[in-house]
Formats: sequence, C-alpha cells, structure tokens
Amino acid sequence: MRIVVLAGGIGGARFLRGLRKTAPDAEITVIGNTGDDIFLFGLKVCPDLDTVMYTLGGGINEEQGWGRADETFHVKEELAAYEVEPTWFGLGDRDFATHIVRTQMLDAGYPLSAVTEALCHRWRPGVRLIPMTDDRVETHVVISDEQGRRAIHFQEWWVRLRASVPAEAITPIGADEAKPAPGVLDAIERADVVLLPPSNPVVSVGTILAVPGIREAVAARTVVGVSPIIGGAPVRGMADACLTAIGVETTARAVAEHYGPGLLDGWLVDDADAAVAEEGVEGIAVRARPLLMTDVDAAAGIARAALDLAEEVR
Ligand code: GDP
Ligand code: FO1
Ligand code: CA
Repeated sequence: MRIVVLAGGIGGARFLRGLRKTAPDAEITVIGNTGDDIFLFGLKVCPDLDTVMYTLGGGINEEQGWGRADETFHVKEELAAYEVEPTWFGLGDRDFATHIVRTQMLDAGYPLSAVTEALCHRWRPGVRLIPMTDDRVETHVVISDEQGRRAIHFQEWWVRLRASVPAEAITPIGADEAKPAPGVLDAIERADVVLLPPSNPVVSVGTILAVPGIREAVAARTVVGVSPIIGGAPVRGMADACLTAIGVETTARAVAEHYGPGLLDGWLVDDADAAVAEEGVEGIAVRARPLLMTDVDAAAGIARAALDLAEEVR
C-alpha cells in the first residue's frame, strides 16, 4: 500500500510514528512543511523536517516534542555572551550539527530534498521524507504593535511572541512561485490514500497545499484527515491564533469545512466532538474516536482508524 502524509512538526511526527507501527509494510511518503524554515547565524534551520526526522529516528526530545534528546546549549550560551541576536530561539549543540551539515550541502549546490535524504540516511526514519519544495518559502505574520504594522517571520511570532499579538495575516512568502520538490507530485499521484495528520491546518498543512500543484494532486486522491482540534481547542500550541487569523473557528467542524469536501473524503474527530459525526459535515464522512496521541500505540490506533475510513470512502 502507498500512503502519502502531509506533515508539519509534532502533530505530524507523532501520527507518523503510529502509522509506521500500524502499517509496517506500507510505502510511506511524507511531504514536509518548510514554511517554518529560518536562517539563523548563517544556518538553514528546518524545524518541521527535523521534528519528523528526529521523532521517527529516535532522537527527539520527547517532552518538548522538538529538538534533540540529551541536548546541551553551550553554543547558544556563547552566542548570547557575544550578544549575537536572536537570543529567543533555542538551538542546542547536537541540533546545531544538523544545521551545519544542511547549510554546507546547500552551499555546495545540493537541493533541500537531496540534503534531507542525506540527513535521513543517518536517522533511518522508515519513511521517505521529502520537503514540499526545494525553493525558499517562509511564512510571515503581519502584526501591529508599538513599531507599527509590519510582517515578521513566523518563528518570531510563534516562539518570541507566543502568538500573543493577533496575526492580521499569515502568508507563505514565495509559495506562489515555488515548485513541488522532485518526487512530491509523483508520490501523490501514485498514492492509494493521502492522510492529513493532526497538523496545524494553517501553517503546516495549509502551507504545503499552497505550493502550486499540490492541492490539485491531493484532491484527486482519497483523502482522510485527523482533527488537531479537540473540544474547541488545539491539543498543543497556538493553532487557534492561526485559525482566527484566516477567519476559521477553532472547532473540529470548522476545520473540516475549511478543508472542504473538495479536498477531504473522510475526517476523524475526537469523542469530545462526537456531535460533529452525528450531525455530519456536507460531503465528508466523519467518525468520532479518541484522538489523543498519548503514546505510540494510541497514535497507531488513530492511524489505523484513518486507513479504515479511507477504505470505507474509497
Ligand atoms: P508543529 O509544526 O510542531 O506545530 O506541529 P504540527 O503542525 O504537525 O501539529 C500541531 C498540531 O498538533 C496542534 O494544532 C495540536 O493541536 C495537534 N496535536 C498535538 N498533539 C495532538 C494529539 O495528541 N492529538 C491530536 N488530535 N492533535 C494533536
Ligand atoms: N520552539 C520554541 O518554542 N522555542 C524554541 O526555542 C525552539 C527552538 C527550536 C529549535 C529547533 C527546532 O527544530 C525547533 C525549535 N522550536 C522551538 C520549535 C519550532 O520552532 C516550532 O514549534 C514550530 O516551528 C512551530 O511549528
Ligand atoms: Ca511547524
């Protein structure tokens, strides 16, 4: 069986760990969000690709959900001692090595997809991880504060401001001109099913779908999504602030309607949102079950339910 998953960071990675367990023989291709990417200290940092790679490769900081396990921060402390900005983004020493290797390869002329493949050679994630594009795409957020109305990098809004200042717009800069990375459209076209894990609908899945060609290719397949919203709130993070920015309510129903029947064939909601399954969503098969990924087995159960629903609606 061929499965394609459009993944952000933590929600995508934890779902994938469950999917790999419940479908060990499947050929899984992960299309990773690169809109969160940022250049820091001259280095290219790809938080969502790394979160997927480290989580599936056994190197993730489990409690945090991003960054390396058993991490130290000596380089960060030394940079701060030199008063080098930014100081609000916490790159660990082990993590730095990944960004150094990546940047060195990019500077040597390798595309991000080839670099990601090389990094995965070490981590052996058990899936094929491809960035959505080899082109530079960066999500920027328009805010108004004492400095006026301005656009800042998504990471500054998310990490430094903790989304405390309302986003007036969220834009994946460069997406319109970006091309899907080699292998992306081919994997989608050959997929038996495309799964949307419980990733952020705006800055993870939404960004991937913003790369020209990807949405159309995905819509042509059987698509099943898992709600990242339970009982009217994100399980982790500030997805509510992102949804508000694009005028979508923070509910499992509103996110399904936002993706729409043109994209989604099936939608899994948590038991807390069983009413959505009972009332139904026009053009989308909705099922309720527990959606908390408390451990790998719980995530595997969710992934199995998504595959079963895909079978049902196919
Ligand atoms: P990020 O890039 O690290 O922010 O991660 P993603 O975009 O892949 O996923 C973020 C989303 O995962 C958040 O909106 C959370 O609500 C959702 N999420 C995290 N843990 C769980 C969980 O256990 N169950 C469900 N259903 N959603 C989750
Ligand atoms: N998130 C934070 O909240 N604070 C950090 O200092 C931070 C550092 C960091 C370093 C590497 C990496 O891959 C991810 C990191 N994250 C950090 C998480 C990440 O930037 C965001 O959670 C996602 O991009 C949002 O999707
Ligand atoms: Ca992300």
